[in-house]
Amino acid sequence: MEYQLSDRQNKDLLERMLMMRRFEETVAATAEDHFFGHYHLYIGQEATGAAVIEALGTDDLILTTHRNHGHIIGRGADPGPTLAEILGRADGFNGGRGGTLHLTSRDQGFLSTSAVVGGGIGLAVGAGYALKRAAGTAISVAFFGDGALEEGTAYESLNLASLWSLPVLFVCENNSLGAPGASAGEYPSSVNAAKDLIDIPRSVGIAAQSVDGADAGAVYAIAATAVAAIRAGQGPAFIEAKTVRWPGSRPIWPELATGITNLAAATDGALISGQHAAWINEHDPVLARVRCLIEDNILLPAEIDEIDRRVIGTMEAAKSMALASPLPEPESALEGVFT
Ligand SMILES: Cc1ncc(C[n+]2csc(CCOP(=O)(O)OP(=O)(O)O)c2C)c(N)n1
Ligand SMILES: [Mg+2]
Repeated sequence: MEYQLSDRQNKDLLERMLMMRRFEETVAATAEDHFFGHYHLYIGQEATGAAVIEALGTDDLILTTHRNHGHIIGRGADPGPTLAEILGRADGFNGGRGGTLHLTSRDQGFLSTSAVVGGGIGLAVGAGYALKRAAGTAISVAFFGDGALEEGTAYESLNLASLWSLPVLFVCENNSLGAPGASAGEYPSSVNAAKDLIDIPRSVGIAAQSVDGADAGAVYAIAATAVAAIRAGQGPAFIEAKTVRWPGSRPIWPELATGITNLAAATDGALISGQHAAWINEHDPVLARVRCLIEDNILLPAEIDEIDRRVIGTMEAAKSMALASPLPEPESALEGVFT
């Protein structure tokens, strides 16, 4: 069965993608004056996160990584407390203690977020084990980068998930396409002896597929099929979503290299210029989605603009809320500490 998005889902999916994009643009704009730590933006990978989340149910559990903002926002977390958490403020949903790297929103099914590369993979397998014992239909999902497949825990986790036929969806966001890599002296790139990353899960009998991670419709079709198979008791599945790395994630410190997204550029290439025009034109998943919805007569430009304006308004309110929140009291530093 080929899964296709309904009209309702097409709108939801676009809104999720715009929430992710406008949130990250807000983070970048706010970070300049109010934030001092390192952080990672999800720009360029929205189609993957939004489409996988669209294929999930509300009871499913998610483990994510250092590049987590898009997953958290796409799953419906309130952008105000999310931004407050990133800024280390008291009204962040982890009291300002998790920050950007450990953003965890339990209400949205995020058990914990690990910035240890590969850390979430083992946790997702543990969650899958618990879900299997509970004998319901919920599944666990691990989002991780291509770099995580260099970690030992990934291999043990894939092996156990397969041996025990656990209800786990592994989503590898391979954003190394177009990154010159370690050989060019750049930091963010993976180095793996496997020629094809999906050979790794396949070697332990896990059904695995690669997909264009910038094509939301394609990711949704594969994710929905995988989720249905896992719920039917067929064991774990693995998706490799390939994207061309966003130029703003190439330097070690993120920067809005492609500017604030102009949705009108989806159908008017003349509006795109500058050093990164090729990425914007060919690889921006948000513009690609908008172009597809307009060309296929699924949504009118005016309907898309209306959603975008609403999302931008939500982000403005989130920013005001987050900036009005105080830093945690120094006396509270030991709250929530085990020993
Ligand atoms: C175990 C571990 N080693 C190294 C790091 C430092 N580190 C943070 S992000 C990163 C790159 C991870 O690449 P990938 O998983 O592909 O994610 P991407 O940043 O490309 O989305 C590294 C090495 C870390 N956080 N944890
Ligand atoms: Mg990567």
